[in-house]
Amino acid sequence: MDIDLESQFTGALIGSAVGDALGAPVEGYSREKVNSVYGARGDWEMKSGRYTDDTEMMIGVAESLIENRGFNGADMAHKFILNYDVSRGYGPGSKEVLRRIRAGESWEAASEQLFFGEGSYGNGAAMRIAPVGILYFDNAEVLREIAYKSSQITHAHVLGKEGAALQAYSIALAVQGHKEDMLPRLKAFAKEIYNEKLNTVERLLGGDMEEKEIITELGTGVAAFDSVPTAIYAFCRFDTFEDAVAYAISLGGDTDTIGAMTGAICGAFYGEEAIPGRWIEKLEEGEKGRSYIKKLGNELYRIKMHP
Ligand code: F2R
Ligand code: MG
Ligand code: MG
Repeated sequence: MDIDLESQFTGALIGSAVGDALGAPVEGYSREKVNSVYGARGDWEMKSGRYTDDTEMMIGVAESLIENRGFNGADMAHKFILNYDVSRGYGPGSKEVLRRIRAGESWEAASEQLFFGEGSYGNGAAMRIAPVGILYFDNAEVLREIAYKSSQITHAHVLGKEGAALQAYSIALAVQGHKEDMLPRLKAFAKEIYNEKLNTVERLLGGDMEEKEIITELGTGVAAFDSVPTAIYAFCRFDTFEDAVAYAISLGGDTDTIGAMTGAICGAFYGEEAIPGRWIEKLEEGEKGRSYIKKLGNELYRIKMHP
């Protein structure tokens, strides 16, 4: 494929926001209930265009990487706090960590105390990782390091961090044009339970599986390991941004987040032009709306080209 790299950068960020906004009105719904809201897949209209915590935090990641020309943990945590709007629907763990950092705890330590000292394995670090995936797309080692560090702000559990690293690497491979051979490359990269999950993705892609089986085997939940592999599956199974993202959301569950993660991978692979215009136009505008998100993608591209 011959797609403009800048369009892949902006596509990853706008694709993530579009998937988030499309999935937001049905977050937590069953597959049947999503169907009753959106109807059968094909020509879905976006309902409201308002994005959620997934995009608000992704904006913070991008702003911080741009301003610091790389990772700065204290600044990224500060950006999360500056952007924080509780009405966007944050996970309980992330809310608590941001409260602790606001109260003076360090960005590295605050997340360690959560969930009885285990740290969070929620998908909140993976859902916001697109800027890391595009900026470090050509260096897997640095990508994993920055994915882990940016996750640490809210998600100290290794499965939360590794889920974010896997999502970032999927985006990186998409930028490089890898689709047919994405899974073997991801398997060589993945650690922990994610390797098993990727074997399941591979097996399920081998047949024309029903949605019910995908939900049971891969999951649609709020844990990183029940949602990142599902987004990878949706990207691998379909050939357009629209089909993959609508499919991911049609499964129900954590629809805004699985929609955002699928949208980020698809946007990175197909480029911004492949995202349905009617969805982009409906995505909220305003101070940090669609134009601003596109600008963040342009800036990250400029930094990549002129480090
Ligand atoms: N929070 C929501 N949606 C519900 C509210 C939406 C509603 N429309 C509203 O406006 O109020 N969505 C967002 O949260 C998810 C990301 O969550 P994050 O940031 O990972 O949070 P958290 O709390 O750290 O983890 C999520 C849950 O996972 C379980 N969990 C995590 N680690 C655990 C551990 N070590 N042991 C046991 N359980 C663990 C917990 O149930 C956590 O609460 C996204 O969907 C985003 O869209
Ligand atoms: Mg959300
Ligand atoms: Mg969600």
